[in-house]
Order: sequence, then structure tokens, then C-alpha cells
Amino acid sequence: MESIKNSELILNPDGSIYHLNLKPGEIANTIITVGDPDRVETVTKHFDNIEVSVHRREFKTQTGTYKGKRITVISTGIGTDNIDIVFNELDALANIDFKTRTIKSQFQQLDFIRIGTSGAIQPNIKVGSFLASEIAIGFDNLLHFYKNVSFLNSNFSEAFQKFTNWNPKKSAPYVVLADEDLLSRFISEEDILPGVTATNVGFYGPQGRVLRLQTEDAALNDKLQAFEYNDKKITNLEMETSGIYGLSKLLGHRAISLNAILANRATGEFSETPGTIVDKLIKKTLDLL
Ligand code: R1P
Repeated sequence: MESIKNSELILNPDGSIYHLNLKPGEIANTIITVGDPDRVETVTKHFDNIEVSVHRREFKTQTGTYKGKRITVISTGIGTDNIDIVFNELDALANIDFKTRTIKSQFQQLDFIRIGTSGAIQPNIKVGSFLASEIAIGFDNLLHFYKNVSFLNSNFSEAFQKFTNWNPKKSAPYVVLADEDLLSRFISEEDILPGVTATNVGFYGPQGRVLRLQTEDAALNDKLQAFEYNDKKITNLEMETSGIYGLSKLLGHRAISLNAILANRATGEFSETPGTIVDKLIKKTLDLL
């Protein structure tokens, strides 16, 4: 097998991978992703012990055990562009031999659990509730840079583009499903709703927030709220889930995105206790792993 060139699989002088600064063996097979580097310790403060702690740029990683189970917690920063880096590098740590720079013969499957925050777009979804993304619709284009994406649900995305009269200059929305086993583990909890999560490339214009700038389609959020496909409505907006689901499927891993609903865009509310809500979701998730 041809070895992967230095310019493609970039390793630091200490043998760690370029952006994450981690070495093989330093990650667990169960990986929790969070956006904010400060949220990593909000998760690992519950751990029995921490064996690895590394921080570079927006990527802070800690590996340890929770009630005897080895878990890695990593921050991705914001957006699917960072997801591309984090997921490719974590997969490389598990599935590429850094000495020979070749793909290992034995595949190591990873489980990814995103614990993130999000805004609901349906008025009946309460601030403070928890939602597991059953389906992700990505407005971010990341998956279009990869081959072998036949798992994408094009009927759903075509119906969406038609309904919203989507401007193709913005992107070509794509639809990916969650891992079924992980999804059923979380939505069997009565306080975790299943949902359809829209992932966007920005927080303001792309999510229809107007401060001083007008958006290209002022009615976008109303259309997102009204759109329905096979009795499913888009429930919430955030910035990573489609990339997480798409890359996990491509790489052969399993992923679930859990959302603490901090805002409701339809009613205009924002939580007064965001930290408490996220903490509750963290504890609940740890006990379900
Ligand atoms: C925007 O404020 C950020 O919050 C949400 C969005 O996806 C975006 O990353 O998630 P996190 O709280 O997980 O970062």
C-alpha cells in the first residue's frame, strides 16, 4: 500500500496529528464533541480520572474514564469547517498507522456524541428541552467535497429546495440520518425529543438573524418552520450536525447529535439559565453511554 504523503497526513515533530496535537492511543472509542473548549471540563469534571489533556487552537481534548468507561471529550469550535478537521484527524488517529502512513487493516469504529446548544424554530419546542437529531439537513456544502455519498436522502433535500425556493447560489442542501442504534438509545428517554436539525454556515444571516444587515431571503425561517416532509418538520438550527453525520457515515463511524435548546426563534425567547440546561444534558448523556 502506498504511504500517505507528509503534506496530506501532517504530523508534528512529537508524532502528534497536526491540528488536534494528539497521538494514537490518546483517544477513546467513545468521543463526546462539544463546541466550546470551556465545556470540555464541564463534562470531564464528572470523570473518575483524566489521563490525557491537550489544547491547541479551539481544539481542547481530555480522555479519561466515567464510571469505568473510557471516554474522550473534544471541543470542535464552531462550524462544519472545523468538523472536517476534527473528524478526519480523529479517524486518522484510530485508523491510520502513523509510522508506515498506511491505513490499518483492522478498522476501529468510533462512536461520536455531540453535546451542543441550539435554537428551536417550532414555537411548541420549549427552551430548556433536549432534542436528538434524527435527521440533519446541511446548508453548508461540506459533504459535496467527498465521493460515495449515496446515503444522502435526495428526495428530502429536493422537496426542501422546491418548497423554500432555495437560491442555489447559497448552497445545495443535503440530508443525512443519525445512527439508528445511538438515536434509539437517546430518544427512548421521555425528555429527549427526536428532531430534524438544520445546520447552517453562520449564526447571523444564514440563520435569519438581522442586526444591521438584511438577509437574502427574509422569509427563510418562516419557510423552515412551515416545511414538512413525510410528516417531519424542521425543529432546530445549529452549526455542526450535518457535517458530523455526513463524515461519520463516510468514515464508517456512528454519530448522534444532542441539542440543549437554549433559544426559541419563533417566540423570541432565550434561556435565563443556559449553563444549568447544558449541565443537565451532560449528566444525562454520561449516564446513557
Ligand atoms: C453558536 O453559538 C454555536 O452554538 C451551537 C452552534 O452549533 C454553534 O457551534 O453549538 P455549540 O454550543 O455546541 O457550539
